[in-house]
Amino acid sequence: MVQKISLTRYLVEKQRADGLIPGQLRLLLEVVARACKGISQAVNKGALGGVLGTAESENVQGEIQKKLDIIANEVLIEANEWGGHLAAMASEEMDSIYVVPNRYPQGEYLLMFDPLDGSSNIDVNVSIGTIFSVLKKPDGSPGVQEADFLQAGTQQVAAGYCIYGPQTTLVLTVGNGVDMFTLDREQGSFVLTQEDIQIPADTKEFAVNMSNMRHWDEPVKRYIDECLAGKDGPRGKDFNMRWIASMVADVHRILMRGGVFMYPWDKREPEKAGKLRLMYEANPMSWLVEQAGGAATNGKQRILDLQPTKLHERVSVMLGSRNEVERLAQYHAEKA
Ligand code: P6P
Repeated sequence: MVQKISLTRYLVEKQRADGLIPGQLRLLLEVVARACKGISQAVNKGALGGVLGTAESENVQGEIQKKLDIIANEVLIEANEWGGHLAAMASEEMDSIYVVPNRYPQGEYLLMFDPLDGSSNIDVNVSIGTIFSVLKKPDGSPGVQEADFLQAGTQQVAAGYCIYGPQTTLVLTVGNGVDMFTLDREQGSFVLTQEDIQIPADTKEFAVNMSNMRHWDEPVKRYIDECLAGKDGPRGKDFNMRWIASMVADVHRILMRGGVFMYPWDKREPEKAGKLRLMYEANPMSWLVEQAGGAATNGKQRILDLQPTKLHERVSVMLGSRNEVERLAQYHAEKA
């Protein structure tokens, strides 16, 4: 019988093998995984838990919060604040950073998360997920402030997501490949189920919200038009389309079988760089995709190289199979 490797054993052995998971980071990752188990249980209850529907409040993005958005945010805050591994947290659901209260020891890590991404899917029973990103607090800065979080995606020390779908699956990188864990509900623990995930460099599948097509910039329109032209067009092959409207679910599919995901800038609100947030959606997902052999661009730059200026800033996102993302970047360069 194949031996089950638990997340705890995986983290200990990975630290032993390549030293990428110091004790405090291992504690952080185990606490986040445990919080995701709790969120999964709340999500799975659905109507039976009285957790569906809206919370009659708005988040910093001006979006109506779902009850589960708030529950998931609270679960992550409460699970992480006492452990001594964190200096502060930032969340899509909170205007400003959450500094670990003085009654607890402060650590050297900064944790950012979208506690429940894909909220529009919660009430219709479609997969949703938690996305998280870990940075180190800059040395020497007394206390902790929002500016400490404003580091490029290349500075991440860990990133991952937990998808609440037919299975509850945790996907993680600490900078040496991407590994996947499936929640074994009988044991109550995450078990290693796939190692060193690789995204195929080519694909025949794209993920974008086609209803925005008339608002896109030319290079994006050109790329999608060519995909739609199929085998008689310049690409010489037919393409399939998927759009789950949960970034976690769309990105997970791409990690499993390839594809390209796009939420590009569009001219509806030209002052906004895009819909998705850089710090706790685009950066963690871009690192995971790159660690799995894919690529991630905002059309002009590698997403991980972007220097953030605001905690909740948005970004145009195109990521997935490397050859498709490079083609998109090329089309943007030609336009420029
Ligand atoms: P639209 C979910 O609200 C989200 O932030 C991402 O998870 C998802 O990819 C996107 O927005 C869906 O946006 O405009 O298609 O509903």
